[in-house]
Amino acid sequence: MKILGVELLEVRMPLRDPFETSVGTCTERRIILVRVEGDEGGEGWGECVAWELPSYSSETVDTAWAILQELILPAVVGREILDPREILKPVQWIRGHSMAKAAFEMAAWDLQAKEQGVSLRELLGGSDEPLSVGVSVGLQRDLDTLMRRIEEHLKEGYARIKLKIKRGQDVELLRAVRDRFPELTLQADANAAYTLDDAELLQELDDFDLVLLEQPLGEQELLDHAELQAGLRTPICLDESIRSAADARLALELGACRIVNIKPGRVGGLSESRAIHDLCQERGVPVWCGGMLESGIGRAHNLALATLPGFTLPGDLSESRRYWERDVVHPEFELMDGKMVPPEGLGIGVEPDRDRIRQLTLRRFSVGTATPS
Ligand code: OSB
Ligand code: MG
Repeated sequence: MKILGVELLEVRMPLRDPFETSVGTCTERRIILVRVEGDEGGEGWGECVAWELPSYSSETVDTAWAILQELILPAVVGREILDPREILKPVQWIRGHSMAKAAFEMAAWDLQAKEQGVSLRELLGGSDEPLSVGVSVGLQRDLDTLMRRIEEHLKEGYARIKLKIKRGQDVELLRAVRDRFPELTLQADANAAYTLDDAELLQELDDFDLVLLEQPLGEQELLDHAELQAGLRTPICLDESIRSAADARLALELGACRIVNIKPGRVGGLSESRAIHDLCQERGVPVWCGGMLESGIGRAHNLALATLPGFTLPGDLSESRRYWERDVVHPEFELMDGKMVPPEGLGIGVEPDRDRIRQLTLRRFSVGTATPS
């Protein structure tokens, strides 16, 4: 497969409801879409998960745009790629910037699958079983609103609920939810809001039978996570701390977590995601697929990845309408009998909605493309 051209499109997508976490509130996403053209007339699509501000990780939409435009595109256009695992070879010298790299890498995987006449799920080696999925619920104005939201999501068919927590909205909030929903499959995500000084408070969460506690401490604090985990029954799951398979190996060796959240956009793409999956599977460590409030393009990639056998916990793979008034793909993602069905079409298996994308586009840049989208 040869990459003849690449186009970057930045789209602006207002969320249906603001999404609040311990690091801030998001009301709309600025999303970089990457479209690659191959030498057999096909195209592949990817999405960059970087946010406008460096509050989840150090990358932003603008750093990712610059790295893609100035360094990645010039290095990959005109290159022959024989194996999807080699996609990032020409840009391996770039330190960090995993989100920028992943956006291109995932587009190239989509193209590769289409050129081989298979779905991305098949190319990755996943199963075609429908998946149980979960929904991530942001911090709400008050407890009543939160309870109503949870009820709605359960009616919609989600298999588990993840609640965002932060200092001051943690123990009592989870206690109230657990009292109200004794059978609920429940987990909590702190987005690094705490320090080891909060260990006693975090131990109180052991009473609520959580599936896991996601990223309680800082991104860099693997040793502190290990110390916290040693005194906690609830399994710790790392998100922000795991930026590569090497990070995952270190975290597991240290006992810093017992579960791993894999987001291909965060770890540099699908190849690295599969490496983390394989490592965790060898060690009997469950993994699940996280989300970054992606459009349907990123969602399709995440869903394909989540069909691998080690993804034994429900992912943050919600329906398009949980996020958007209208998504940028056809068909939109929907639960079928409470499950997400991996698309069977070629590549990511959903069609980018070009009219919708055009309406939402703020800026574009391309190198070597024949057909502007
Ligand atoms: O920490 O998992 C997270 C969204 C944006 C940034 C970080 C996170 C999240 C979510 C939402 O929890 C997951 C989703 O539904 O996409
Ligand atoms: Mg998280």
